[in-house]
Amino acid sequence: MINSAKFVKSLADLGTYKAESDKYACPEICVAGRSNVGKSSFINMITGRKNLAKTSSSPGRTRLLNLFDINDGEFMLVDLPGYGYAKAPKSEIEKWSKLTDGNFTATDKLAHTFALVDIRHEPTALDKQMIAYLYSAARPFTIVATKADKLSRAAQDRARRMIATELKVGADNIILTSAESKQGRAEIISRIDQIIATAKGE
Ligand SMILES: Nc1nc2c(ncn2[C@@H]2O[C@H](COP(=O)(O)OP(=O)(O)OP(=O)(O)O)[C@@H](O)[C@H]2O)c(=O)[nH]1
Ligand SMILES: [Mg+2]
Repeated sequence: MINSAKFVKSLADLGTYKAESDKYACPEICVAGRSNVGKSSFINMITGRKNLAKTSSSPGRTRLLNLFDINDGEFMLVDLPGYGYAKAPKSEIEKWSKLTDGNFTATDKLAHTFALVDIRHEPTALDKQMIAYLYSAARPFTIVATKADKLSRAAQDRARRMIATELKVGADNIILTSAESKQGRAEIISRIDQIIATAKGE
């Protein structure tokens, strides 16, 4: 359940992020995915706050790491900078994985990653790298297909199967969401409840 959400800080790099993260004992849940996939909109949708995270129709809006405190210290939501926007995708994903890897190893508070992909498109090479990376780091994650409102229900079902095949995960492990219609919100919230209960050892 999300009762309250507040913006904590924007952080430019890993060092400042670690320093900030060290101040809190609570688990962290990251929202990752390529630029413009809908990460900030997803955070607004699940927190029920229209303008908590800044969204933009031009890709690359969130260049910083943004931290949000949920339920007054119960857990932190981390809005990661999107990948796939800069011209040099390889160095960019390296930078990105370093950032997230640093998070995992530095604090080890990362309880879960929501890995966002656009329901309308085949996952990109960088999306696949992100999933491969989470696998190899043995980090729990959930695939979230965003912008479901753009497709009919039948097309959503086809897209779910296509994404599952491309990313080599079970179709049931993909949650379809829409920031417009709020589709998938209840499913995400109940997943978060499980994640936090597990992190607390309940
Ligand atoms: N129709 C529809 N549009 C969406 C949805 N989610 C996001 N958008 C639109 O997609 C664009 C990008 O959304 P953002 O939430 O800013 O995406 P982001 O992943 O945070 O982007 P960066 O910060 O640039 O990495 C905006 O124009 C949003 O309005 C959705 O569920 N449905
Ligand atoms: Mg954003």
